[in-house]
Amino acid sequence: MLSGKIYKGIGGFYYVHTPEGDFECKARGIFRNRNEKPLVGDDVEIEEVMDSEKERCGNIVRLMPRRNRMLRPEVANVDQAVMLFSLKDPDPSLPLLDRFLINMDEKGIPVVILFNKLDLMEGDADRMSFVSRVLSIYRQAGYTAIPIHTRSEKYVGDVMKILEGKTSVLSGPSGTGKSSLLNILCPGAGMATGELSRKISRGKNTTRHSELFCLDNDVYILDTPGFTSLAVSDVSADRLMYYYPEFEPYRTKCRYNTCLHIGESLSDCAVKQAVREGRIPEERYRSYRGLYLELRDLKQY
Ligand SMILES: Nc1nc2c(ncn2[C@@H]2O[C@H](COP(=O)(O)OP(=O)(O)OP(=O)(O)O)[C@@H](O)[C@H]2O)c(=O)[nH]1
Ligand SMILES: [Mg+2]
Ligand SMILES: [Zn+2]
Repeated sequence: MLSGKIYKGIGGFYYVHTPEGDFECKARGIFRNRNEKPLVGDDVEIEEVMDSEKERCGNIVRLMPRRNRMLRPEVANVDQAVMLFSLKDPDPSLPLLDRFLINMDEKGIPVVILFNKLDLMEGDADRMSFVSRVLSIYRQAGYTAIPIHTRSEKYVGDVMKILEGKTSVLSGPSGTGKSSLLNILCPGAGMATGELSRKISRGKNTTRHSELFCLDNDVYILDTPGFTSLAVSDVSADRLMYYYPEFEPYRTKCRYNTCLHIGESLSDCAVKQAVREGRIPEERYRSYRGLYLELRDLKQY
């Protein structure tokens, strides 16, 4: 019996990383009968199968209890999400970032935000002031937010510090550089990146499967396909404000304790006043307002 971690699942096979190397495994029937499906990220016990044709294959005989699981991508035992947005090409959509943060907060999964492609901003004063702006917005909201680029090894140390001892999911829109980052963190990964795919004219969404890479003892990172939109489905409109931590010092000071910070007058709503005075970033308030109206309308149907 060997203990390991599933790092990839394709076509009914599970690839398991163990101290004795990687094994190609099948899940024994017992899981199917119990309607259990092994997931990438699962800690498992496997039994080696002696097969003259193939080396290093086995059966998954036991699934260890999961700490948590994420849907989209489907993965188990996640310690944190590393959200990779690019500062340019593609331009960051902050409302999309906020939706992601809300979903992770709702699941109790901590997020670190990396803003990639800093090289495209350096040397241009306007672009660099945009960089400072987005960093300060998300730091004020309590997140670790770090600007990086993947054009050199310069930021590898900083990123490794964030990943240390954890299983992280690398998420973000398509084309922000997730696979490029993985390739500099793990030179053996050989993940296809945008440039390659353009040649074979596949366009966007270069990465199709989620794959977990072991960077070091106890350091795992999952490369995932990029997303273009995200639904917020498990949060109700009237609870949305709790997912914007920087509103907190103000929302308790609104005239009515039922204040939703939407249609109330400026003189009654301390959140709106704080936005007016620049103490709450306008971008975040606009994202709150947009999503609030969307969630409220959803409820009516
Ligand atoms: N200028 C610049 N370009 C970058 C950087 N990182 C990645 N790129 C480029 O951005 C494009 C997309 O990179 P990928 O790594 O494929 O992006 P991805 O997030 O994996 O995309 P999907 O797999 O489609 O989700 C490629 O052309 C990369 O070379 C960076 O730091 N600076
Ligand atoms: Mg990719
Ligand atoms: Zn208010």
